Amino acid sequence: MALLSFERKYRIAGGTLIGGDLFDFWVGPFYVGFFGVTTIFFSLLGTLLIFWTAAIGPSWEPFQITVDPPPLKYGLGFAPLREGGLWQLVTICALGAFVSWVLREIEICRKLAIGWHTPIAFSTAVFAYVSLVVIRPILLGAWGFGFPYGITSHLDWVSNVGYQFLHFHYNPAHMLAVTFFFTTTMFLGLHAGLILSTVNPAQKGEPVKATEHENAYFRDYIYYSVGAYGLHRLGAFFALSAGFWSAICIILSGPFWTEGWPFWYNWFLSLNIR
Ligand code: BCL
Ligand code: BCL
Ligand code: BPH
Ligand code: UQ8
Repeated sequence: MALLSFERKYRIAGGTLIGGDLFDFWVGPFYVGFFGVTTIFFSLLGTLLIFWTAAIGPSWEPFQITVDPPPLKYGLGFAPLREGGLWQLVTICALGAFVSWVLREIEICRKLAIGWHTPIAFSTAVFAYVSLVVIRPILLGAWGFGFPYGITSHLDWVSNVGYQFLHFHYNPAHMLAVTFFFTTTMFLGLHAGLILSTVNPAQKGEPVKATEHENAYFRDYIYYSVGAYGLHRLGAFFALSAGFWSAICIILSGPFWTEGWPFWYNWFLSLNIR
């Protein structure tokens, strides 16, 4: 890849969070850094453990491979490797890899002297994962409440847990999360359309247009334009809210609400509005 005009200036030592200039260099396009090394370490180890589980399991068929969490009887203790211990090790590797990835993103931000918005956004996804395999299992008292690491098996888990609450759609935090996911996608649809339409005008030979046309377009048909910068701030808010309310909806299910979600609405009946 061609060297950018400012690349010589920022591709220098410094800005690391830990270890001074240890691993503070690039390999081809990749910035390595201390957390690049920890990312590679945890990713390789975790992936190898998944392959080991497949090797001692019944099948190499990709959709069938699964690393199952321990039975509930092991509570919050360590389980034997073949009975969920491998799941516990893979979980530790996954947490190590995701946290390393966040910290590596932060180091790259510091070198470029840009904001930490991307690592903060990714942290919301990591929070959602942590809510599924750390926070909720601890609150419920057993690692066995985590989800299994398999293409088909993790879908079975979602469906089973959903039906344990009779009708998961009635979970109000799930409603918020779903709404934020749909809104985020609608925004990217509008935004992508708007940007492509100004860069590729309908008439050949017209110059590429920008901000004024974008604003005018939205003012003309829905009265208001939030503006290019505002749109990205809203987008970040909706995308992060989607991840955040997902985490909340699953932490609520079990630790804080044990009945079917339809029964949550009984408070409404007790208002006695007729
Ligand atoms: Mg899931 C589907 C991964 C948590 C509900 N899920 C998928 C598939 C993919 C996956 C196999 C497409 C996802 C996608 O495009 O995302 N899920 C996955 C991972 C986690 C996870 C890695 C995780 O937390 C570490 N899923 C969960 C939790 C549920 C859940 C438990 C709520 C979020 N998931 C569902 C449902 C569906 C999926 C419902 C589907 O219908 C869909 C599917 O088809 O399943 C068969 C968007 C991200 C990207 C486009 C970036 C690229 C991501 C790539 C594709 C991930 C590959 C994962 C790989 C096979 C895992 C092994 C890693 C290696 C060992 C290194
Ligand atoms: Mg639901 C959850 C939507 C029907 C039961 N459901 C969710 C939420 C989302 C959603 C709001 C999952 C997103 C998420 O957490 O992302 N559900 C949704 C929709 C419908 C729906 C839109 C619908 O009907 C139209 N759900 C139902 C039905 C129930 C049901 C009614 C089943 C019968 N639903 C559940 C249960 C759960 C959800 C149970 C959840 O647990 C889940 C939730 O909220 O989980 C928190 C968050 C993202 C992640 C967890 C991914 C994290 C990724 C990590 C950090 C990085 C992975 C890296 C990867 C390994 C790298 C791969 C290698 C590279 C490619 C090289
Ligand atoms: O680098 C990135 O993007 C290119 C980061 C990333 C992000 C970012 C990044 O900066 C942001 C802002 C988000 N994701 C945001 C979000 C949304 C919430 C705000 C949310 C909807 C979401 N991400 C979801 C998801 C999902 C879903 C819905 O399932 C997936 C699969 C991802 N995000 C995936 C990713 C990666 C492409 C990337 C990223 N989101 C993070 C890459 C990373 O962490 O790399 C280091 C780790 C490895 C290379 C591999 C680790 C291997 C493990 C040790 C073993 C595997 C364990 C695993 C638990 C097995 C699961 C099996 C499955 C079949 C269930
Ligand atoms: C074994 C090995 C890999 C060794 C390398 C050597 C070494 C030792 C390196 C150490 C450093 C290190 C830790 C490297 C890690 C290398 C690995 C393992 C990387 C994995 C990368 C990864 C997670 C890939 C996933 C890719 C994927 C499926 C992404 C899905 C998201 C999508 C759809 C992205 C496509 C679009 C894209 C590129 C967007 C980015 C972008 C945005 C968001 C933007 O706003 C914008 O501005 C307008 C852009 O333009 C500037 C964008 O490009």
